[in-house]
Amino acid sequence: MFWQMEQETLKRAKLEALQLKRLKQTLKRVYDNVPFYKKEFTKCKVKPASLKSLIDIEKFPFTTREDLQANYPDGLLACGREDIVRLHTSSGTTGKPKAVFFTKADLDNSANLIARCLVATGCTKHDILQNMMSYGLFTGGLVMHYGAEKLGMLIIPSAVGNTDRQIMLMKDFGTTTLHLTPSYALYLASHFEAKGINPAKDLKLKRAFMGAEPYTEETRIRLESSMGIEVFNSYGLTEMNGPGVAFECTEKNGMHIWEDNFLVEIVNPETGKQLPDGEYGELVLTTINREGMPIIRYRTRDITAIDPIRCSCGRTHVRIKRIHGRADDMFIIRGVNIYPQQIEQVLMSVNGVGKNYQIVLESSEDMTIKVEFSKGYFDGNLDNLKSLRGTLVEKLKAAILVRPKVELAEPGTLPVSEGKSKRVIDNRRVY
Ligand code: DLL
Repeated sequence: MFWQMEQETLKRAKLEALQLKRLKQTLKRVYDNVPFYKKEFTKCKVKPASLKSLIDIEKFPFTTREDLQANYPDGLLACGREDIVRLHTSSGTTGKPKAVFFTKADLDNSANLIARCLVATGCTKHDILQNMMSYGLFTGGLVMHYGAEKLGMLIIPSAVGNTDRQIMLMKDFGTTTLHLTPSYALYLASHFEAKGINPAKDLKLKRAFMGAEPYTEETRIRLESSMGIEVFNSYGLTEMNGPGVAFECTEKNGMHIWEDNFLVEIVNPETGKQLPDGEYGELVLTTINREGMPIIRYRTRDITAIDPIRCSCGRTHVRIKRIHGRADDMFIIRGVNIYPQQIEQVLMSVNGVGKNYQIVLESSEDMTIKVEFSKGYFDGNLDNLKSLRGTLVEKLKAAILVRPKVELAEPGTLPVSEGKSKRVIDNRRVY
């Protein structure tokens, strides 16, 4: 099933021709209307006409999140303010937020992209979506909402939090589909356990869309088996509309990225040079179908790879692999580069581990991993816990090459986040 069959299954040559046409229009639009881009293009000695084919994109300058912050609030608008009908923002760890603006056509387009994603996972207008993401400046609420509405689903705009009420809504309205962050999903799964609810039996849940933060395949497997549902990975960022940039289809083998709307590049994060398909690097995206605020060669900081192999679902748009993490998430302990996902991968594959964890960086030499054991695992025999801790230390050492301290915690005792989680607590002193 497709939402926009023609666009989703375009032959590569036609898709690339469409990309080229749209890219040329976009470059002209920003050059003519956005002083920032005119200046940046001039610095790189390029004009819109310098682009003859798609590979020429490499001649054009990158846009970084610092550029968005420096042009806050509306320095990157490519149309009159009166044509803008909505804005969303996303905050970084420092400085001003990044603001992104949408015209009516942009919003309609973004809703269609979401509808494509939902249909790709098997959703129809008979499904009931409980949107457990924050409604407001964050795109996970409204952007998903209007896409699901476009498809004709019934939406329960429950937003985040109040887990007991969420479960009541699921029961009362027969929710079939959830939209939530993986960290909140882990909490929800343990809440089901604690309340003795068997989601597969007591609820009508079929699937969940999870994104907005990195998570591992091991976490997906755990959530699918504990809730008896299918979990689909959903990737997006505010700068590129929010959710609906890339989404898994029922093959669940990488996320289709809508190439008629986004030009995709993977670059070496250090040199900025393009990398071949299949190699991991930083995802760089150009909007090629946006009016209000087009963005050229945006450095997402997200690490992934392109899978160009044709998917058996029939969609011709390439897939990107699960996001390895953000270039910024990496930390160094005893000189070794470590991504939080490497730790999550180990934790979620070990029997006896519960659903919540935290990584505490103590110094440049030491870190402690606090992890809950699962409900029912501890039967009063302390040896069980000792052996679980020993297994974790050894498996972690093998995966990250550093021996961490591991502290086991009772189920439900580590802090829970309803939105994006804060897994890494950095207590290292900065001198
Ligand atoms: O998180 C948009 C979104 C909402 C995506 C709902 C999916 C679902 P931002 O707050 O701007 O926007 O954060 C974007 O979150 O650059 C990634 O680092 C991370 N991220 C988003 N989805 C995934 C995912 C929304 N599926 C930033 N896997 C991105 C890994 C993800 N990381």
